[in-house]
Amino acid sequence: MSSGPAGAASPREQGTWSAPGRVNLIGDHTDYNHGLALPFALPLRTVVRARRRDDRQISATSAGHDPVSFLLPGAPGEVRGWGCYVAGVAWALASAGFEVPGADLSISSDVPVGAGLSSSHSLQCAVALALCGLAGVDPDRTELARLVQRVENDYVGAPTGLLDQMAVLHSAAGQLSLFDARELTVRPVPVDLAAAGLEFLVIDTRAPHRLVDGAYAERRRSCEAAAERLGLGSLREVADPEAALARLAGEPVLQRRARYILGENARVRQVVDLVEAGRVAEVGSVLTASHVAARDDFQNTVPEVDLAVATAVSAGALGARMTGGGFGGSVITLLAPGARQDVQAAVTAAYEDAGYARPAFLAVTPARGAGPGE
Ligand code: GAF
Repeated sequence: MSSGPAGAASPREQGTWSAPGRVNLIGDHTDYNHGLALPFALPLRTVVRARRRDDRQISATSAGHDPVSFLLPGAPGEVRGWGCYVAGVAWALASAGFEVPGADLSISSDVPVGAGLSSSHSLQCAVALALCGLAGVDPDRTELARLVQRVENDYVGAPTGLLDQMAVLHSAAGQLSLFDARELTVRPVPVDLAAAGLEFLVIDTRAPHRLVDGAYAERRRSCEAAAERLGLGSLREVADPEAALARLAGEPVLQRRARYILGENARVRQVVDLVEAGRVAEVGSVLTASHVAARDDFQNTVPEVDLAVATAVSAGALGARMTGGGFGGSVITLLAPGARQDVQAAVTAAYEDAGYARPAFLAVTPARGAGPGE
C-alpha cells in the first residue's frame, strides 16, 4: 500500500486515465495575482494507459516523440523535452511523500501542442492520475493541482500559476469553472449554450505560444511590483481600483499591468453574472473588452491573435478574445447561430492576405474533467 498525503484506494496493476485540455473563457494572468478565472474543459484529451512495473523505472511512449525512460524519484533537469512533464510529475509526487510505482506509460493526445490550450497540463494531470491510480492513492484534486504546479515551477522552471491544473482537474461537462485563486476554490457555473442558441468556436492561430521565455515572468514581476508599490500582498487586495491606479500614475508600465488585472477580475464577475442570469449573448462584448485590455494594457497579444479577434468580430462573432498565457496561441469566440461559416471564412481569408499560416477552427462545448478511462 502506498503512503502519501491523500485518501486511499486500491492499488492497480494497470489502467487508463485521461485529462482534457482547457480553454479559459476569461480571466487570464489573474491566477498568480490571487484573482478570478473562468475556464472550461475541452473535448480534447490526453489518454495515459499505464501498467505497473516491478522496478523503479518509468518508461513513457507517445507517437511522434522519442520514448522516455528514467529512474524514480528523479530530480529537476534530469529529463528534457516532452518527457520532462512525465518525469516532473513523478518527481513532484515522490517529493510530496507518495510511493510512486515504476510504470510503463503509453500516451496519446489530441490536444494541439503550442496552441495555448494546455496540452502540457493535460499531459501532466493525466500522468499524475495514472501514477496515483497505480499506487492506490486518491488525492484531493486541489492538493493534486498544487503538486502538479511544482512541475512547471520547480522542475521546468516556469513561474506559472494554478489556473490550468485546477481547470483540468476540477472541470465537469456543461459548466464553466469559476476559479478563485486566493481561496483556491472552484465554483461550477452551468451553461447551456445550445439552449441559448449560441456556440463557442476556438481559433488556433498557429502563432506558437511560449511560456518558458522572459515575457510571462516579466508580466508576473510587474504585477507583483505594482502590488508592492501599493503596499499590498497581491492585486486582489485592491479595494478601490481607481484610487490604486491613480497611485501608480508615476509608473506607467505598472499602472497598465494593474489596470488590466483589476479590470479582468471585474470582467470575470460580470461574465458569471450574465451567464447565471441567462444573458449569455451579452458575454460577447465582455470577451472583446478583455482582449482589448490585454492588447493595450497587458501587451501580451501578437498580430496574429489581434487579427483573428478583429476579423471574427467584424464577421459577426458576438465577442472574441485571446485565451491563456498569450504571446500567441488561441482565440475563443462566442457565436450566434449561423455565424460560424462566415467567421471561419473571414478569418481564413484575412490570414491568407496577411501571409500567416492557415488557422484551425474547433467548435467546443464544456467537457468533462480529468479522471479514469479514456
Ligand atoms: C498560463 C499559465 F500556466 C497559467 O498559470 C495562467 O497564468 C495563464 O497562462 C494565463 O491566465 O497558461
